[in-house]
Amino acid sequence: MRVVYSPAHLAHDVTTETVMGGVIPANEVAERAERIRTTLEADGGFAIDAPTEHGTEPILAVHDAGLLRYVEEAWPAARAQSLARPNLTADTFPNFRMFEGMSPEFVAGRTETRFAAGRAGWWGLDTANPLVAGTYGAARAAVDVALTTVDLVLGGEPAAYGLCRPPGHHAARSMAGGYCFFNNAAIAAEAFVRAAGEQVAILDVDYHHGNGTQQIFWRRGDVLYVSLHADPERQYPFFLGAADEIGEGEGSGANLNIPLPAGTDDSGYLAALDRGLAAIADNPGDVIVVSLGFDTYGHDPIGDFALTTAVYHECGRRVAALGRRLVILQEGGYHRPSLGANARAWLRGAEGRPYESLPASGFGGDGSDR
Ligand code: OKP
Ligand code: ZN
Repeated sequence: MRVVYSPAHLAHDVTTETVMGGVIPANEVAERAERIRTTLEADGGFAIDAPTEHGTEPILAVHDAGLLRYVEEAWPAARAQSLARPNLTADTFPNFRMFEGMSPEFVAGRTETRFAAGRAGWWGLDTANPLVAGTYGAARAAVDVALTTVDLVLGGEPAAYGLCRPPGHHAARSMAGGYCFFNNAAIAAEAFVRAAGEQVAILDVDYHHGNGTQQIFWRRGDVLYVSLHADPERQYPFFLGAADEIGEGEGSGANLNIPLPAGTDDSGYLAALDRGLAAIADNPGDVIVVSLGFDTYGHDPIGDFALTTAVYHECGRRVAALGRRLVILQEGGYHRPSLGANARAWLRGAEGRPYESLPASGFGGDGSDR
């Protein structure tokens, strides 16, 4: 399978994050993508290409120009304001209830401030999208990775994999969030719709609900969004992802959320996946954009599902069995030792190659996951 990868992600490097007031080592780190890349290289069945430059137009087809400007300019601007901090993270956000009782016209007139910390709050969902010097380059490269993966599939590949980092599915039209800056999968889906003039389905199998992708296509009937994820009742992003969110207007019925309980195991997950795939099979279109996360893995530090490496092979096989072409894009997954084995298993399944588990030593994942 063809794989698209850029080393630009290495420069988006943050060492800590905060969880409920505590400072912990960052989960979304460069090692994640490097583990996947080196395991796929060692497999021998994957050909790794660099992305080609696609410019900002496909980003602006999905995102507000202000978000793009923020991600590009805010770190240098913060430096110019002499803010000596390790990264730019907001701590004040415009919770919509700040404006309770004020007219929609008045609220619509609120804008970002020029001060870095206020600006970060304006464009962010939470504290998990810190800007450093390399963030903009990395986020732009992740989009180019996604768009180059689309090019491969438009060019006739039955499936291709974009090793995107940073991930994208929490980024909404006008908002970064949850380690995400630009929504790689949404940008890819929109680029595909425009290039092919066909409907497309997005299958999001990251552990978390892709609130950004749902928001972007909420009123769109030509992009079906199907997501399997931890019930937002107990898990990030908390305020979207419930089963009764089906889209509105032209998009009514084109959003399917499948929230799952803690402890979801291989068989429970496969049953939910079959439900999602049946919805996709009911819809026209020849391409699926897969938002692929491995934070569903049993040992993931921020998830609570119980999937094994072997089931990722079966998941890839079942998704490919629909007979549609696949634009597979990396989202989350934070148990670093298993990431390579899990990605390899999924992609080999999607390609119709046998699982052939790796020895537990060196790679993690197989053999060590029970
Ligand atoms: C991204 B993806 C704050 C904790 C908030 C954010 C989780 C983002 C997951 N540091 N957690 O869907 O894997
Ligand atoms: Zn996730």
